[in-house]
Amino acid sequence: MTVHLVYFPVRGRAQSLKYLCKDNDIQLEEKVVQFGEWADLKPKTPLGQLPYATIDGIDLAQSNAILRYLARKHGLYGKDQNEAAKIDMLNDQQEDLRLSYLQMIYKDYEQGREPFLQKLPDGLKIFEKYLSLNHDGKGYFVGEKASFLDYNVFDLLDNLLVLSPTCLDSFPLLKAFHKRFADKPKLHAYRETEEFKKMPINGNGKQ
Ligand code: 0HH
Repeated sequence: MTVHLVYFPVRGRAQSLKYLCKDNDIQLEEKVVQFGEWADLKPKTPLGQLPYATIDGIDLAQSNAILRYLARKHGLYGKDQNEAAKIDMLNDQQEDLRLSYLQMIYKDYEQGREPFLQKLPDGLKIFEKYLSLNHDGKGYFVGEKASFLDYNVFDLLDNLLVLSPTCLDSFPLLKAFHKRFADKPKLHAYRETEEFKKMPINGNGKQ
């Protein structure tokens, strides 16, 4: 199976998907769309937005739908319905925090950065708590193995640490989780590449 991913030249909404593919040996082919090419391409995409991916002959948009499709196929969605439900719950929670981060970055960086950072511990403490409930926080968010949720949270924490390098200092389990994922051999090797390092996090230069 090859994932044909189409996205802008930013980490943005595609980065968790790239981590999941790299870490699980899922073949990934990327088409990078420059801003000037977008107007022509937009009407030809499934939902008029990027990322979209063609997998097994299906054109799929919405980053979380793409992640879920891959997670179902590759055993990254918990061991049963109970675990899958918890993964969904926490992934939606992750999505809420990601959206508030993106709104601040794209719409209100100058005025909104400080208020966002003030409120951030309220958002993070939920993830610290759920991590602590699963094997004392020493593994993954749900169950015995990684799920798509873990890659999403890793990417979000990674972006938040760029915004504020101290933001996890009061959350030892999240800090250790972030380090565990960054140290995973395949993710570490990928994050050392120029391809990764040169890619900005967001499309407006803010981070
Ligand atoms: N809920 C969707 C998802 O998770 C949201 C997708 C989305 O917002 O997939 N897509 C945006 C791009 S992500 C989109 O398609 C933000 C990155 C913007 C970087 C732009 C840099 C361009 C530099 C060449 N936006 C375009 C549009 O809506 O027309």
